[in-house]
Formats: sequence, structure tokens, C-alpha cells
Amino acid sequence: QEIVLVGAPVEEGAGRKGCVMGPDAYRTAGLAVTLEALGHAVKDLGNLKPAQTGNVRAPNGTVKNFAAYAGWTRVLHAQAAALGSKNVFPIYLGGDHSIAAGTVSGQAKAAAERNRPLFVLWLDAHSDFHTLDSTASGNLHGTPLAFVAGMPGFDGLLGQALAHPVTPQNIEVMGVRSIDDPERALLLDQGVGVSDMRRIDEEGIPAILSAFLNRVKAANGLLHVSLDVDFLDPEIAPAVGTTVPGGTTFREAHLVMEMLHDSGLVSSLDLVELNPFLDERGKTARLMVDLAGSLFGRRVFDRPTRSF
Ligand code: DIR
Ligand code: MN
Ligand code: MN
Ligand code: MN
Repeated sequence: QEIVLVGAPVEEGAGRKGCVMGPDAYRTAGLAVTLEALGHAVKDLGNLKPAQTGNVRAPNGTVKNFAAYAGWTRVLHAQAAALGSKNVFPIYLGGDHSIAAGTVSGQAKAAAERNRPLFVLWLDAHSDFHTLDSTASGNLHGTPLAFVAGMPGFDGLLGQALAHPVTPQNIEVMGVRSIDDPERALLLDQGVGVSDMRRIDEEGIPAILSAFLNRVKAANGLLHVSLDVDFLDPEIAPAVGTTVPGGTTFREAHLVMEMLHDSGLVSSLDLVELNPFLDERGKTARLMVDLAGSLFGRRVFDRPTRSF
């Protein structure tokens, strides 16, 4: 299966500038050659540009750069819906996490047209489950998961209601350690799966992730993985504008990727929030590429076949 790289140089959703350089940093860090060395064919579509939105209006005075959010969501939604209907594996190179409003909603549309449910594994220090009304910072990278889960108030984004939302119970947010009060209430109300860092410490990655992957498999689902740099501990991944201490370790993150590869269930991926301006000589970009390598089959030894 061919891997298709899609650059989405978006920084308007984050609180500080720099994510615009993300796609090129992944290229410089050798993403394509890393995947090719694992036996995959890779095609790079280059960087997208946002759709023209005309005079789309912000829903309130708090949210920042709403027109840019709408323009990127529309172009990425269309691109992801198109790629999701082909036999390719898209990797969306962010860009801040606001790109997932388009990538996940587009992949969900394509999945629905194939009569497959889309599941989402959201690897992040944050749950990004604010609505346009509940966000206090106004930074729209805190809202894409609520949008793709069909929460109300987002009609201005696509210019119409979302036709194929992701079922909230089919979402697992993993690695989270910073949730705002309105997000917590909405996550619980909607039945979104949340494995926060305490649960990872108490139960371990294998138990949590295998239970989720077994649900995806039982439902004949497709799985989109959205990897925010701040899922990782800031010691190993400093190049992100919203570091939170106590993140996943190098070993935990690689284990997640290796288990995802073994499952064979992942069909699309976001690599988001990399801010190369904050990096230490490419350390974080290289780690993200390394993790992608594990997701695409790099291993030390084969493991006996087992259920996840
Ligand atoms: C915070 C931080 N919850 C906000 N969010 C994110 O601004 O809404 N940081 N996503 O990466
Ligand atoms: Mn995020
Ligand atoms: Mn985050
Ligand atoms: Mn593979």
C-alpha cells in the first residue's frame, strides 16, 4: 500500500508561530527515506493551501483566526475524503492540531462511504475537546476533536453540518494530562474513552491499547491515529508550544506504534504540533520520524501472532 504525504503548514490554530515549518522539518528529518527503507512506496503531494472561504464569520469574539481554520478544514476535508476512498495510506504533516478537523472528518466520510466505522486514537497531552463556545484561550487547535465528534456549533467550519461525525465512543484519547473543565464534562457526557497518564501508569499501555484495538477489529473499523508532539514527555520532545510535564516515554511511545503496526488496523495518520523553531537541532522531528518508522513496521524481532 502506497503511503501518501500531505503537507498542511498551518499555525493559525496554535497560540504561537512556528508550526508552519512542520511539514518541511519532517521532510528534512528523512520521513520518506525512513518509510522507503521499510519497503513502502512513498509519494509526497507537497503542501496544500487553504480554501478560499469568502467572508466566513467567527462565531464569537474569543476564537482566533476562525476564517483560516475554516479554509484549512475545507481543503483538508476534501483531500482526506478523496484519499480515504483510494487504496493508499495518507500521512498528514502538520501544522498545528487544528488540521485534524479536516483530516479526520474527511477520513470519516470516506469510511462511511465504504460502510466502515472510523475509530480515532488521539495521542495528546490535551483532549482538544473544546467547542467554539467553551474555549477560553480561543486557540482553535483545542477544538478539532469536538468538531469531528459532531458536537454542535461548528457549522461555519465546512459551511454545512458535518454529515459523517465520528461516534464519540469510538474515540480513545491517550496520554492526556491537561483537560479544561468544560472539556472534561463534555468528554464524560459523550462517553469518549480517556486514558490519562495515571491510567497508563496503573494499567500500562498494552492492556489499554489492546482493549481498544480489539474493539476496532470487532467492528470491522478503520483507525485514524492523530499524534500530537506533546503526547511525548518534553524531555525527549521539546519542539512543541504547549509542553506539559509527565508525558509518555520513548519506550511507551514506541510500544504504542509497534502495537498499532502489529494490529494492521491503522489506515491514516496525523503528525501534528511540531514547532521546529523550538527544536534542539532536529531532535523532536527525528523522534517523530522514528515513531512513524515503528508504526510502519520497524522492529527488533518479529513477535508471535497474537490478538492485540
Ligand atoms: C488548552 C490547550 N486546552 C486550550 N489546548 C491545546 O487552549 O484550549 N494545546 N490543545 O495543545
Ligand atoms: Mn492536540
Ligand atoms: Mn496537545
Ligand atoms: Mn505495514
